[in-house]
Amino acid sequence: MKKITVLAYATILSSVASTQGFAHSTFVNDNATAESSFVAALQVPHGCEGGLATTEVQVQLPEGFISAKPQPKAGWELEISKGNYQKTYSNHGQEIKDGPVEFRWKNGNLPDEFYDTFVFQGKISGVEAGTDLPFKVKQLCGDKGTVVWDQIAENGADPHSLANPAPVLKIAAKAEHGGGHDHGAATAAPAAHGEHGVHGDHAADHAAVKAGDLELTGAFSKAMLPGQPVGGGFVTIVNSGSADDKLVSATSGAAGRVELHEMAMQGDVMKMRKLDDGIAVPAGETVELKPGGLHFMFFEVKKPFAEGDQVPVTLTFEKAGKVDVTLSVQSAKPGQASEHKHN
Ligand SMILES: [Cu+2]
Repeated sequence: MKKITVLAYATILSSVASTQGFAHSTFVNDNATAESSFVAALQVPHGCEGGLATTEVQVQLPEGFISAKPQPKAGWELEISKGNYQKTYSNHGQEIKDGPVEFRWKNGNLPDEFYDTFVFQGKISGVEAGTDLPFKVKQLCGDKGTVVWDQIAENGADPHSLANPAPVLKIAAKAEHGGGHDHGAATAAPAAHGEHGVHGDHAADHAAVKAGDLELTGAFSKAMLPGQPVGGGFVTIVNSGSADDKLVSATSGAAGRVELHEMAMQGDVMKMRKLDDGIAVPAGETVELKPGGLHFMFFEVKKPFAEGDQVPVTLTFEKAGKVDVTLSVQSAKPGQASEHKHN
């Protein structure tokens, strides 16, 4: 029943698309300001030739778009490649010479009949007002097709003449504040997720939760930006029994969907993926879900987590069954988490 409905819908949409021709990949809002943070929402309007579904979206971050972070998407793995910037930037008196240079959302499925956005945040730094900042984008459709948005208009040329233009942000001059209080330099608070940075004392404000041989302590999450529908969650699980157990799923009334995720560095690439097989909690061992490693990922969060909030989560273990824990929401600690150094 449902399938039939979708197919019929798809047929109508693809005939519309073929009569209109192909829309380009662009940003929802391309009006950015020099020396400011910006949230960019890249639109992927169609799949590859022949109506193939998009399975991967790659975005190259141009010089001048620094300290960037991608927003995770349900159903997509995420990779962040780091590298050296050509220039050295300063942010809050700190020198920034390297950082993310490319994002890849992978192993997803966006049918040609549908449209989606891929969101990331970063700071525009050292880019002249009045210029366009192009982001080269590549869509992959399995191994059967690609769409590349990488053409950059030469000075004075009309970008509309390009067949596959790279999406651009139009950089405007920063407005001068008359009032003398300058908050333009502040980078937006980092997302609750994606931090491998400083997280000092998040000791349990909550008593340990016991379930059979398992003990759960120190459950926490981090405050989110307004309108940010995605965040991470963490807890420490001790298995003092003699049998292996496994965390198989998580749910929360505060989010439409909770996934079990792993984040790991491979060389200069940070990879995040969903763990379809759950998280093993072997006999006699302690498993720590923490920033930069294993975590819960909350999608479709109804109200952004704020510092001091209590987020209820129900975990399901293979042997211990359902266990309720409460995550204490901590401050996002702006300015601390984004400078993640690794050599
Ligand atoms: Cu995640």
